[in-house]
Amino acid sequence: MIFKNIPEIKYEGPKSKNPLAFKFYDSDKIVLGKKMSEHLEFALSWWHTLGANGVDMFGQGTADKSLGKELNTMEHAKAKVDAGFEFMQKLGIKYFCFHDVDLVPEDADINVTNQRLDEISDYILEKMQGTDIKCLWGTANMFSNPRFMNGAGSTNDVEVYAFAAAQIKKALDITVKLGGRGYVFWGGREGYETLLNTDVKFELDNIARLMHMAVDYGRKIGFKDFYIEPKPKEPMKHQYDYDAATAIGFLKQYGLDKDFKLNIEANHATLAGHTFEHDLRIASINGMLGSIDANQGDPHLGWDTDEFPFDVYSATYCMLEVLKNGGLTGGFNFDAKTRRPSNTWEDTFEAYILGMDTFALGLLNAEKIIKDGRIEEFIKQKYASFNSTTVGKKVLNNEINLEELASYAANKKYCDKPCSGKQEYLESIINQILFGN
Ligand code: XLS
Ligand code: NI
Ligand code: NI
Repeated sequence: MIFKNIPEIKYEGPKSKNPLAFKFYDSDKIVLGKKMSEHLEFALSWWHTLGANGVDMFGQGTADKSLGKELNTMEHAKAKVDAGFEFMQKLGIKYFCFHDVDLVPEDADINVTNQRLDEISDYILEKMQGTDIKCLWGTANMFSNPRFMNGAGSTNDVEVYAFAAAQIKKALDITVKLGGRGYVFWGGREGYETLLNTDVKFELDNIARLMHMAVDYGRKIGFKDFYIEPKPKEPMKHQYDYDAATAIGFLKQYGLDKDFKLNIEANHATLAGHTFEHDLRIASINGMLGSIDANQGDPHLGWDTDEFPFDVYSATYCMLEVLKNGGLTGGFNFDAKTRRPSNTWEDTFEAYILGMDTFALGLLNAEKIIKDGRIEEFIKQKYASFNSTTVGKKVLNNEINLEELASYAANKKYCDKPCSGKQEYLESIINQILFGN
């Protein structure tokens, strides 16, 4: 056992003062006909949880994640597997997400790295036996290595492009081997700083070619769910997958929309100037809401702070979108890390408890809002003129043209009934539902 002082984390209810217990996440509780754990398929992020040590641009790491081993060795890679599984089991988390280089140290020779990936995935498979833990999604890190400084799919250099392809192929193989449900493309370096050195169309065409190759190969090895994770900026100034709408446009433009869904990250949506729920809605109405990177940003900081979610309003609006979407094919990956001074393993356990409790609250609140029905009814009534009048029905059925509508308006002479949006009243309904009992 690695985390000797951490017990199995249990549900103790909202009154509990035990820091190592769930207050709201009650895995077997039935919500809208399904267990909480079925609504909320949480995943551990290998990179933050088992890798990130608090290092930032101004200072060294503050957390010791060596697990008593020498960093960048296979012994350490295996210790991370042991720690990860114990961590997930103690929290009742059933999934994990990884980048290739989160699992093993990368060697200069890609063949050596690939051998290490074979070895570690054998080890993970062994660990998986006798547990109900599975891989949610895998991905290739095509942003850390200096070779990707000009991009991976968007690189200027065909050799770099080939190495990106090789990493994608191997990450797909490992994901399939671990029974993973999805594969995510996050284009950290797929973007640019200045048009003075960039052929945007060339880069976009090449990214799409690489994605088509990934899909073709994925289909050959029985792989199903591909995702793009939009992000507007950081590390690049302009990232091509700016937000949900942009990524959907790209996928449609290049004929990839049947093969991809989106993995929406809260902090990326807010960096794009949207609310989290906005990007979820845009993905959902396009049939492309597949998965969520659960975290939150800080309104006072302009970058991807990847905080564990504690904003209950945001989680509530998120869960309303997820329920309307009929759930997710992917799950909720905690792409989140503790703050730099929260530097112990206990802090990391408490962070997951916070995140899981926040989403449990979001789910419970969303259920209440749906059952209350006032918000949905208001929205329905707001557009009722299109369903309750002859002219409205004609518009919806595409049975009227511009001239006919113009003569309808001319006959009416006046248009004097704009309806109130009643935002403040609706917001007070939300507060009443959240805090009224
Ligand atoms: C970075 C991204 C990254 C992806 C996976 O901002 O969120 O962690 O989720 O590559
Ligand atoms: Ni992410
Ligand atoms: Ni992110």
